[in-house]
Amino acid sequence: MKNNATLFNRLFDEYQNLNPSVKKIHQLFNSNNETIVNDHIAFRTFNYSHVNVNVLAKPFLERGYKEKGNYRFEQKKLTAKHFEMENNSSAPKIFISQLMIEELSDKTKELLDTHIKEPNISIPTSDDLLFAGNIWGTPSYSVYQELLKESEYAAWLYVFGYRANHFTVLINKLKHIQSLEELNSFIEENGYQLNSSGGKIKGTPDQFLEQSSTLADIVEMKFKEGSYKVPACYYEFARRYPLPSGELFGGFIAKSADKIFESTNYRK
Ligand code: OOG
Ligand code: NI
Repeated sequence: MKNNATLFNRLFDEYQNLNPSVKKIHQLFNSNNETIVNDHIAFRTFNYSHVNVNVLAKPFLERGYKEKGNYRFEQKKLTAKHFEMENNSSAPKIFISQLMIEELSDKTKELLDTHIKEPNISIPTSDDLLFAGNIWGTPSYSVYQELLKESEYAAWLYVFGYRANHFTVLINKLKHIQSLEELNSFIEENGYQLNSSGGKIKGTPDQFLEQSSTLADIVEMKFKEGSYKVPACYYEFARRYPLPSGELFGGFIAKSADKIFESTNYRK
């Protein structure tokens, strides 16, 4: 079976190199001598059959992951699945969502068909697809703005392509911070903004999962028309609660996830 650590380290490196606040928050945890365990890593894609959730999941299935849950986000026109490593509860879960192309307006569908689903683009295989980024070349800022009108998710994917969208620190394993409230204060006191859509804390102990996330870093990206600042990736924090069986809840809460997606919404 293929090794996980190399894949995850490489994904994390690219993620922290693109997002300065991720790197700084990670360093803050390290300088506090914290134990950083990743609850999950998230990816985004389109439901085109050559790059859909099942295609992105392949590298994980090859490493012993199994499909555990699926989710639907009506308004955002997304579906998602999560995967867990069998017999290894300390391995990060994998959350992969996809944009349902056929549910979009004809105009947006046409933009994506023209700019992303180009038949002459060769699709990297398995592991490489997870790092492929934007394989359709330098994006156009006017197409980005058109996409934003209908789907923040489509616009984000058009610029950033295939990569880790976020890593998530599992609060349960931190030594010096117990609650998500404390974690949020720590993040804000250090000068980072949290996503407050639906409240800073999404979910409740009754739902066995509480989550919060930073607002995505605004980074300068190259477009055909020049360089523009756009939201890239964010850092997420999660606290899981034990089920009556004593085992920690391992799933995701669609209503919370719906708000977490908004961490990459366009802002100046
Ligand atoms: C995924 C948002 C949902 C969670 O943990 O519920 C999520 C995304 O932004 O791609 O990460
Ligand atoms: Ni997440």
